[in-house]
Amino acid sequence: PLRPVRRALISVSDKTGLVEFGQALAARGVELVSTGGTAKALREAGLEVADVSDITQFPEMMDGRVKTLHPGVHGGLLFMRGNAEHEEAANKHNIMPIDLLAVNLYPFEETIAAQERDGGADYETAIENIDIGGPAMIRAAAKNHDGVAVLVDAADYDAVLADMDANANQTSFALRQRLAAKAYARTAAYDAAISNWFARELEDEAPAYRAVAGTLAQTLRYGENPHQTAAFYTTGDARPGVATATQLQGKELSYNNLNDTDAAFECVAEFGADQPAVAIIKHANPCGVALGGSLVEAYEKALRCDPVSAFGGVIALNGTLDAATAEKISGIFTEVIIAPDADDAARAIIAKKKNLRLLVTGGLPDPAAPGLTAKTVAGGLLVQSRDAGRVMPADLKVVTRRAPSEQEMSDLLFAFRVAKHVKSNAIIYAKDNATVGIGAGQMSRVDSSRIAARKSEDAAREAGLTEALAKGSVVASDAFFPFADGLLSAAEAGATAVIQPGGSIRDDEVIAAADEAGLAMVLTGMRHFRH
Ligand code: 93A
Repeated sequence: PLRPVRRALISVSDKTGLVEFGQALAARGVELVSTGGTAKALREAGLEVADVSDITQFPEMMDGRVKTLHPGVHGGLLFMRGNAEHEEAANKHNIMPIDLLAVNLYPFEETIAAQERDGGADYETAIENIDIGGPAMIRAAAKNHDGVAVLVDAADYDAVLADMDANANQTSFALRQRLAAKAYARTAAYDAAISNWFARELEDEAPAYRAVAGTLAQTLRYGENPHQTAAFYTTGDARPGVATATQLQGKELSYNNLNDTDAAFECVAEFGADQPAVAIIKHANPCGVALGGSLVEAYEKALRCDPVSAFGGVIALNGTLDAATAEKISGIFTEVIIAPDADDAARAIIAKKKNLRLLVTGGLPDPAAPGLTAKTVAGGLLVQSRDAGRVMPADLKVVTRRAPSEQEMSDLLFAFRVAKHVKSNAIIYAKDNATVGIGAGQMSRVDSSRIAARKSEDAAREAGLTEALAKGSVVASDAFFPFADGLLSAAEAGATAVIQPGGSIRDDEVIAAADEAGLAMVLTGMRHFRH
């Protein structure tokens, strides 16, 4: 049972909202304890405040470097409420419980930003603005969120007061938990800012010396290009994939290998292990994806889509690599194979190719699982939830006079799943659960359509066929057709059915064009941009 908030320690550099918060706490009978400047501001507003030095029986010293770093403070934050030994230790050493901690840190980020704006960085000022006591208290209170509420943001003052009012002056566990998560996010970001500042001071851009939200797993030989430095960080997410895989053989993975291998494995994970799937990736885009009765069949179908691009590619399988598939893959130059597992016979075959990297993951990731993706922009990070969207048969809306046949329907769904893994604008022709033409990464959708169609002609030529592979196929578009032209170019290439999100202001025009061309079309209502 948690005791009501009786004592709050407030130590803030940014005093926004401080007085109101102090008053609100005092009105609820909470005793206030503060460091020098904070205590002064509260007293000036007429509030009664105890000094931290009364608790510690130590003066603030060394220019304030040592104010709260004392067992009197940390004991009060850390002792487990209701734990007899902890309570006894607290009593014995005169340690008073602190039920609520409100801290915001020395403005390190603002200090260096101002300095970097105005030219020369004042090293000493930056160093003095590294807060030590604040993060220590925040981390202590957050660890002990079972008994302590920790606030690192003035924006949370009101929510905490409201929570206390709703809980007879206690705080709810749910809120304390969320505050703890936010607290560690704050201290992590704070230390990251310090580390990145040091790296800039050192003019060392090596990723291994810079803070990134993750654990440094490996310093890479170079980045996307040899003149770029690079490192691989892991986030602790245990989903089977490139970060958790075991490398059975082959050279060290490069930056591009890791990127492509991830793209490949995430793509095949779209298809359940009960339907063998293979994806071949080049430059983070699939150049062939297929389902088959067996992995070897799926591989051969995937390879047929673009055998020229597949040279030097990365291959992902959604099942155990077997001898037959390993034998086929060994036939052409491949950089990486990733699969949930590889049987002994397959391992022996791959072992003959010393440089070929073979990774096993122990399973497939859940394609619908939540998670985050991040991308950098100048001076920032764009973070979003990963595209866990999955279109199911029941989501599809037939909008044309003709409905897709059963075979078309199955290919349409397959093609749209693949589209999610192709850079936008993405156009995918598919037939018999295999891609037969992929147009990726174009600025104009109609160009992607044309490229995909042309690639299906190239593939036919490679296979010694006279008719383009796109003939009698279906086509998927990752986003809506803004005009009928992209759709008409797909019809011209030989597609008989279309899947696309819909939602263009010209949907009516596009649907009319589909009807005119005798196409069946379904709308998904979901877009899969990928950049
Ligand atoms: O110099 S510190 O790292 N040493 C400490 O022991 C300490 N305790 C709190 N900085 C410390 N603080 C920070 O002082 C707080 O994080 C807060 O930002 C600031 C509040 O100081 P004042 O109340 O004197 O304005």
